[in-house]
Amino acid sequence: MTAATARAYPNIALVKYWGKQDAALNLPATGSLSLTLDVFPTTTTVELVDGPEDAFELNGGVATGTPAARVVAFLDLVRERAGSTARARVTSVNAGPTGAGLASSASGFAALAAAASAAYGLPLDAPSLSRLARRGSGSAARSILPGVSVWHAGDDESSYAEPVASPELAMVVATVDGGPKAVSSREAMNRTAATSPYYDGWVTSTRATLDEMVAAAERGDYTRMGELTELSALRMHASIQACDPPVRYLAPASVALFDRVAALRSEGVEAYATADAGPNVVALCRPQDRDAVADALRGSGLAGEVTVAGSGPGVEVTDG
Ligand code: 2P0
Repeated sequence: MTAATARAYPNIALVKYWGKQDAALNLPATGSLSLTLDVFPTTTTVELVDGPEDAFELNGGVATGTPAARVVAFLDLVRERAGSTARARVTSVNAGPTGAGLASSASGFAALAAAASAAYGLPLDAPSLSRLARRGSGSAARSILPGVSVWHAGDDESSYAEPVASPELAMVVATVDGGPKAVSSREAMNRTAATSPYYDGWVTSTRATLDEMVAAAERGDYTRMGELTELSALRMHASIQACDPPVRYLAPASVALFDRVAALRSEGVEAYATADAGPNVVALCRPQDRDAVADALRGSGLAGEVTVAGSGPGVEVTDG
């Protein structure tokens, strides 16, 4: 039976994706821009089997519930496109320490899209993989690409990620002990669109932020990229906090880490903070400053684990 293995890395958005224009096709309300990292890849094998149902094993254990249902729904989409009825055994492993605070659904669905496409005989070019990965999880569209990429809003055909010219970037991930997420990002995203009075302002302003970010990246303007990174994160969190009922992902230590990063700037180390749907904080910096930033965040006493990352590769089929 056919089998294929693929590896993909997580990404962190500088211009955030938050809100959908079409939930069934997983089309975003706006474009977004991110850096694919070089730490904590997901490696996934898809093996076509004779059995009556799909099986999904994650980090050595049998997965059930929502994670398993999302994988089966994704395989159904792949089978429909490939004209196949074959079931699959999916084995997925996330490298690195569990709970490191790096988006695993992005690397997970990017690796699954590539491994499943190779196993079922679907196209393996980057736009096709990015469009497919998007259906599993929006941010996975960007983990198909190496380094800095922009994921376009658009229709089913045109909504995929493409490379963007950019200065070299690094990131320092600082975990904050905040316990498990009370509200999933998918639910909070839908709630923001449905109930936040700031959602329309978020969508309108993000279109402008993305245009400005792409222009700054292309002209090598690291400072403006950093400023826009903080702006996008804080505007996203402001619109999330205005949901009914409210959702607040940032913990006191998260806010203190934003302040610590701002203090670093006044000390001459040009770093900028961002945060996703949780309390962890990621500092963007120039590659030569990454160790100084990591030392400062470790020394702050505000973070649990501190991980340094650089620009990482795109998804790769490693076997099959
Ligand atoms: C991002 N996040 O741009 C934003 C910033 C979290 C905060 O994309 O519903 O798992 O699967 O498309 O991609 C997390 O949401 O959502 C996310 P779905 P996803 O990285």
